[in-house]
Amino acid sequence: FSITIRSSIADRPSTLSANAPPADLPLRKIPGDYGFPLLGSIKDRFAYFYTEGCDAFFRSRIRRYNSTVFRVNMPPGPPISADPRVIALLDAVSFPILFDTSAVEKRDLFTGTFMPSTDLTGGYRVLSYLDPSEPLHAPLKKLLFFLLSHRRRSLIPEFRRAFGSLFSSLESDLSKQGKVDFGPGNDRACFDFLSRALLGRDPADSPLGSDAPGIITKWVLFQIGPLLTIGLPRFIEDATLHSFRLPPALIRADYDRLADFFRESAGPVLDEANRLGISREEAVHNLVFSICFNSFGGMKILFPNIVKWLGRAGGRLHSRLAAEVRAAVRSNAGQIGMRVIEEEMPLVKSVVYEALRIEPPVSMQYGKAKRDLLIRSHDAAFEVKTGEVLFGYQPFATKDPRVFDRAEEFVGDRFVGEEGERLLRHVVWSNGPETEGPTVENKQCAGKDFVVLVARLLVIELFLRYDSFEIEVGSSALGSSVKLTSLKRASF
Ligand code: HEM
Ligand code: 243
Repeated sequence: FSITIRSSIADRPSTLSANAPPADLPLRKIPGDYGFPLLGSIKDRFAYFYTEGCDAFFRSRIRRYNSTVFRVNMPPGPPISADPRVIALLDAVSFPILFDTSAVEKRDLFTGTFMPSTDLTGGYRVLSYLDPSEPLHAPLKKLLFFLLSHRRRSLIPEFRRAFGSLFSSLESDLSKQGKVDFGPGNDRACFDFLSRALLGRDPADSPLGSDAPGIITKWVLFQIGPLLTIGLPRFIEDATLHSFRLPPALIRADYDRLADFFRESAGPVLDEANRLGISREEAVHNLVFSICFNSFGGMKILFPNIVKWLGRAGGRLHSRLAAEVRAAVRSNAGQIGMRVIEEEMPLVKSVVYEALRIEPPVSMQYGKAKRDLLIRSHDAAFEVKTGEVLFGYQPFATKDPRVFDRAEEFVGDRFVGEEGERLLRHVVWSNGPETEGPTVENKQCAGKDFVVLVARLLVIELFLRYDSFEIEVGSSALGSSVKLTSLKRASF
C-alpha cells in the first residue's frame, strides 16, 4: 500500500443521492443501540467520561460492532439535551458527509446534542449556531471576513509584540523557578493580540484591564461544561456539571463587561455591520462570541497542543525548523511577511498541519440528515433516515490508518512536497478540507486562514528565539497543560 493508493480509497464520495446501494460495498444495517431512554444515555455518558474515556469509548465500540459507523448516545443527554441519540462516523470516508450542507442541517448543533442558553450571548443565536439557510448566516459571516481582514497589516506586528513579550516573561520565570506553565501567559498573549490586532484597542487601557482571559474561561465553562471533565469526584461531577446547566445569571455581570468592551472598541466593524443590515447589538454579541469563544477559545486549545507536539518531537526537528525559519527571515531583510511564510517555510507549514491533523482542537462535529441518505465507510454502506443526527469524532478521521501512513505518529514533514500536499484534503480541523475555504454557503470555520497564520507565527517566533526547548505535559479540562522546563536561546 503506497500513500497514493490509500488516499484513492477515500476519494470516493461519502454519500450517494440515489437510494440504490453502491455496487462495490455491502449494504449494512447501522449496528449499535441506544438502550433504555434515560438509562442508556447515563450509561454511555459514564463510560465516555470515566470508565473508558473518550478514545477508548469509540475504539471499543468499533471493535464490538466491527464497524466505524454505529449508533450511540453522546453526552450530555437529558435533561440538558432532549435527545442524545446519534450515528457516529469514525473514519475518513464517512466523516466528510458533515461538510455537505445539502445533506445535513447544522442549525443549533455547534456544541452537539444541546445548545447553551442564549442568555449567555446577549439573547441572540450567534453565527456559529446558524444553518446557512437562515437569513443572517451570510451577512454575519461576511462581517467576520471583514473583521479578520480590515486591519490585516497589523496582524504580524501585533502577534510578534504580544508573543515576544510572552516569551520574555516565560524565560525570566523559567530561570527563577526551573519550570513555567505555558497556559496562563498564552491566554494573556492571545487576548492582547486579538484585541490589539483586530480592534486596535489595548485591553490594558480599558475597564477590562487584564480580566478578560479569566472571564472568558468561566463563560466558556457555562456554555460547554456539560461536555468537559474538570476534575471533581466522578459521581459528583456527573450528577452536577453533566446533568444541569449553570445558571446564566451567575456570569451576567462578567459577560456585560466583555460586551461593553466590544461595544466601545469595535466602531468600524459595527459600522460595517450596519452596512450589511445587521443591528449594532446583534453585531456586538456576535463579535464577543467570535473573538472570545471561537478565536480565544480555539487558540487556548491549539497553541499548547502545538508546543506539546513540537516539544515531544525533539531536537532534530527543532534544528531543522530553526534553520528554515532563520534562513527565510534573513533572505527577507529580517522581516516576516506573508510571502516568505508561504514560499520559504514548507516545514513550518507542515508541522502546523500535522498538529491540526494529529489533534484537531475541536474534535466533534454534528449534523442532522436533511433527507434519507446512504452513507459509506471504507467497508459498507448504511441507510440514514431524514432527521437522524450524524456525529463525527474527528481524530478518528484524521488518524485513519487507511489514509495516513504512521497515522498515530507526529511526522513533522508529512505535508512537505507534492505527495504531502495531496494529503491536505484529509486535514479537516476547520469543518472542511484544508484545500477548500469558508464561504457564506458552507459551515467551514470563518477563521480558517487566520488560524493557520497565527499557528505558523507561533512556530516562527519559537524558532527565531530558541534552538530547542523541553516540556512537561499534564492534562486539563480544555486541551493540554504544558510546562516549559528548558528554553535554549538561539545560537545561530
Ligand atoms: C466554525 C474550529 C478559530 C469563527 C468552526 C467549526 C470548527 C471550528 C470545528 C465548525 C463547527 C461546526 O459547525 O460544527 C476552530 C478552531 C479555531 C477556530 C479549532 C482555532 C484554533 C476561529 C476564529 C474565528 C472563528 C479565529 C474568527 C472569526 C468561526 C465561525 C464558525 C466557526 C464564525 C461558524 C461558521 C459558519 O457558521 O459558517 N470553527 N475555529 N473560528 N468558526 Fe472556527
Ligand atoms: O472536546 C473538545 O473538542 C473540546 C472543545 C469543545 C468545543 C465545543 C464545541 C465548539 C464547536 C466548535 C468550536 C469552534 C472554535 O471556534 C472554538 C473552540 C473553543 C472552545 C473553547
